[in-house]
Amino acid sequence: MKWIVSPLVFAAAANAHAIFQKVFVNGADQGLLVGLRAPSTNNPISTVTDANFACDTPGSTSSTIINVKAGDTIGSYWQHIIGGPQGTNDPDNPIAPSHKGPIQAYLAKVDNAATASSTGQKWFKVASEGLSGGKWAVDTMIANGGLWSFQLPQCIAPGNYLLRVELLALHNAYSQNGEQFYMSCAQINVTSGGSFSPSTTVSFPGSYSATDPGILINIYDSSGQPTNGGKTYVPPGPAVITCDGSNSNPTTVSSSSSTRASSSSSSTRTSSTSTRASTTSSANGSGQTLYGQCGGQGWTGPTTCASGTCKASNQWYSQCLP
Ligand SMILES: *[C@@H]1O[C@H](CO)[C@@H](O)[C@H](O)[C@H]1NC(C)=O
Ligand SMILES: *[C@@H]1O[C@H](CO)[C@@H](O)[C@H](O)[C@H]1NC(C)=O
Ligand SMILES: [Cu+2]
Repeated sequence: MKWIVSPLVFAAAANAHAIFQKVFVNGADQGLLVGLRAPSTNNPISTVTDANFACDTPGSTSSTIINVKAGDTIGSYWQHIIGGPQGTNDPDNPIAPSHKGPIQAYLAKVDNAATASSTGQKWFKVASEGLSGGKWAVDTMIANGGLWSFQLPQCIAPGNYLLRVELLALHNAYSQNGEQFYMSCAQINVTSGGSFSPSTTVSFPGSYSATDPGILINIYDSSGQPTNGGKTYVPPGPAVITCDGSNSNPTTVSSSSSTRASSSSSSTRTSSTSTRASTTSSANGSGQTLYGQCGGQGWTGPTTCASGTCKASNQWYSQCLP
């Protein structure tokens, strides 16, 4: 066999994805799949017109609605598969470090968050982290053991909402439909807040285009680093709402509650972004683990495989495959 073609590449890549599977409120873990509509597999959506683009392919659904207050810190907790890492020393938990990209949060007002349809809702953006100082939102999430947090704007009006948190992995986004979207929707009840009513909303599917410059993009510079060439990266979708000129424009919170989210497998990824790429090798020091990255332009980590053999998926990414 000369080249690994699609089926095996996809099968292997399926082991490098992630699922938003827990909600944290001011650092408090709400429980696995509690208050969530989450997909049952970690396969990405790579078509922005997918009928399930709002809350992903239906998997688990919860009857719980999570009470929050405007201004609370909301955490989306991501892991490789439902329940956590895939096996011991999973180098791709919470997600493969190659999966650089933005994470964004949207709300849609609904009458009843437990029963509202996932489709046909009117969404507005409440948080967005893209690329800052060479660090992608996905890097932030990995550094926090899988937790990506933001502050719910103070002006959000009380009531039920679907909260959609979307992770966009751009490592293969240089060709159309190479991007990988991951999302789940949380069911929340805002029990106190302001009176914000969005003047414009967007629909999912509908808001994004496959050729959106934040979606169809080569994030690698000439030396293969995922820096977007030092250029500003603008995530897809509308601007984050502002609370009438107040100072409560939401910003992402680099979580102080990351220790709560740390899992046994995250101990090797607490180093800084610049060195984290090389910490994905096994503790054995004898090469990359199965399905881990072992090469690609700009890769400075291990180039041998402790298990499997190193095969190129593309110019930027080689993987240890069985
Ligand atoms: C939402 O919170 C309000 C205020 O606490 C409460 O009266 C209402 O019953 C809650 N609704 C749901 C659906 O949980
Ligand atoms: C690490 O070494 C142990 C003992 O030699 C071996 O059983 C295990 O498969 C190795 N793990 C990896 C990821 O190479
Ligand atoms: Cu993936």
